Amino acid sequence: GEAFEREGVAILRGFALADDMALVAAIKAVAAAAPFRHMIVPGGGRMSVAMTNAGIGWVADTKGYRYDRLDPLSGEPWPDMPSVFLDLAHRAAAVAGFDFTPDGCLINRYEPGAKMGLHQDINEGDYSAPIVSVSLGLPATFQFGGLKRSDPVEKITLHHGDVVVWGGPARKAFHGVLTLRAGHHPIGGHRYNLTFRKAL
Ligand code: MD5
Ligand code: FE
Repeated sequence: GEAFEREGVAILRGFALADDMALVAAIKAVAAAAPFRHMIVPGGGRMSVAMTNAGIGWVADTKGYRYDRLDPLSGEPWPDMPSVFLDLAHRAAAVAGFDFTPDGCLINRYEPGAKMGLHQDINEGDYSAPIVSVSLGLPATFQFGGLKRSDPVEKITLHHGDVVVWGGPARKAFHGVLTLRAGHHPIGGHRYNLTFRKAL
């Protein structure tokens, strides 16, 4: 892959390949109980990325962003974190030197045309914990910036099976995902990204 070196970032190319089918099956099991939905953000816009959660869930609505044990669509707890999720996140973080037990996983589904604008992940309780992200399906162009929105961004392509551990100074960096281009992939014509967090 391309060279990319930034303090706090560990890119583990292909780390999830051995578990890809089990991960996709677990995503489908979670989504059977808590369907993917397009959340509405405080400004009133509808996110182009469809989302669901396992464990503690990330929720957006017209009032703001928060973490919640309950799925607002059902009023029931989000599905438990599948063991294949927890095990993969723990092993990936260990490679980067973290003893990480996430309490939540936000599952993003990008269909062609979906994107995620530059933002920081700053709704979590503990920034000493990393975020672990797992990419499945179609490739995406990821933008990685600095601690200020105006800092320059670097583009990196994330492929099926890639896992990234975002810790240390990278934990609060601005980042985003460019508009997903249509394509074919054995798991389907979309991209999933699992983001494992210590939310509370
Ligand atoms: C994605 N998702 O590809 C990304 C992967 C999100 C989100 O950004 O908030 O759902 S997580 C990437 C990430 C997390 C924390 C810090 C940094 C990147 N970073 O420092 O660049 O759907
Ligand atoms: Fe993010």
